[in-house]
Amino acid sequence: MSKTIIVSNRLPLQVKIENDNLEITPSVGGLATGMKSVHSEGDGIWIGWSGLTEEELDESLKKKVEQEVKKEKCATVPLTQEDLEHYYFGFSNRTLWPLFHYFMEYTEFEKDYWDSYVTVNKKFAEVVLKHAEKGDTIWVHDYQLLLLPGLIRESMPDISIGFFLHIPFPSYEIFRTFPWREEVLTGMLGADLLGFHTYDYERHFLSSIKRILRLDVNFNEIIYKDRVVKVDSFPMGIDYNKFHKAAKENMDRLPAERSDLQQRIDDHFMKDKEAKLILSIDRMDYTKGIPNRIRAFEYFLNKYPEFKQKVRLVMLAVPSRSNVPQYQLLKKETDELVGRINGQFATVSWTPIWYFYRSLPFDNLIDLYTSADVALITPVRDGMNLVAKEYIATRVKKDGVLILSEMAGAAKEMNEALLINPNNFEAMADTLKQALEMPVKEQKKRNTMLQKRLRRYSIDKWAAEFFKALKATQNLGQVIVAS
Ligand code: GDG
Repeated sequence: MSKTIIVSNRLPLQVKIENDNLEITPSVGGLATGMKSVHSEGDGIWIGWSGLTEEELDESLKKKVEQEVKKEKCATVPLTQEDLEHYYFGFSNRTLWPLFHYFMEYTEFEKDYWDSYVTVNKKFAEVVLKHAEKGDTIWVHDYQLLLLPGLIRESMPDISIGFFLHIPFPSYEIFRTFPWREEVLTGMLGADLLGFHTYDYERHFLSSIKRILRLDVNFNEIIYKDRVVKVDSFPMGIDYNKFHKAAKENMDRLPAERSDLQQRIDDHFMKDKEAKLILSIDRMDYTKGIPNRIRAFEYFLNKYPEFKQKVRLVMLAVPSRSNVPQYQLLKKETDELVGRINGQFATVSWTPIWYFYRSLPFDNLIDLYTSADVALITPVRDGMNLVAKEYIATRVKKDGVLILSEMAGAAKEMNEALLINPNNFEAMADTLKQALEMPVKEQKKRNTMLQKRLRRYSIDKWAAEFFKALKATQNLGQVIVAS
């Protein structure tokens, strides 16, 4: 029987060694949820790195990891410490991530990183080929594995391969600067279907295909080596019901059952009915526009001093890639900005910014979402941004205002949000005022539309649509062979 193989850099599992014992817990992230139905079907398998390097595992632990992940229908790709440093922290996070997010000044073109990227993509291919059989379907995820479709195709010319990119695909003018542009494009063309979050990313990709590889593009189909490669956009959704249900439960909780965080928030915001909570949640990443947001908030407090004492920005920044220098600089800049603004504006009874540099458990995340009058999401570039969608899903009473950067893929489907240019402080400050003063009736009208769309196009629907389109490409291939 044919099966589906999902491949991503990391497995949807957390593997930890505790006193020589293995602890394996499934991750609850969006991708893991979305792929659940695809993964659980038949003999499906998920291939990826376990999170532990070869150096951290002796032979017996290695066997144990393999056995344990197998029970979860997973298989691991062995990576060494050096692979991790060069392929992951190097090429993936210091070359592709900044380049694809238009941060040219942060992009490092290092031949050693590239060589490691090729080697590790080959390691992934080796494990995939060990498990793949004729008739199987393979779905590869994200920018760490751009060469993998091509590598699999070399050994299995007839197998069905889909690829989805979770980050933006940059415009041709950016992509053309990339020294390994041909290799990456031809690697991606090993797939039968290439999926992007938005039509713009799809368009950028096709433009690079035409101008760099000089291939013919017919609407959204590329003819490559006697095969048809289809390109399409599939905006990723969220597990709407999970967030909506959790928010409902949260709001039904009796005061005594509420978390410490929620009680602290209630203490501050219940006393003063006019007080408003503005929320931001992101990984601490330079693409997320964190310093811009804080500066815009400072500008807002100066321009509209009547909001002093009345509003508080609650900012959750989750530590990420903290061994890459630009991330360390960003953390320093953020700490200083928060310190400066709190130092400048705070009074004995009011601190303008509550800043958490950590990750919080899911229930606390819901506490924050349900308490927020405004979500202020201001990335300078973002493939999609699921936080924007999660905030809307948790608006049980349909009130609340989403301010969202035009530079997030999510903005394309969330026109009822207040869309802003994250580089325009003045407009951001004015939009914040507009959000804080928006009549509840208008909030509800906007959120009703947004919720309807998000409920319909949830994460499982996203996976199903991609899968349906991938299956359909099998017929496309036959058309070409027949004609
Ligand atoms: C990449 C692309 C694209 C955050 N803090 C906590 C926490 N989270 C969860 C959120 C949300 C997820 O993390 C973040 O997703 P985003 O989409 O906002 O951002 P990236 O991590 O950059 O994701 C992005 C995405 O891939 C999917 O294709 O949308 O553009 O950059 O789900 O809820 N979860 C918990 N505690 C936290 O402190 N439990």
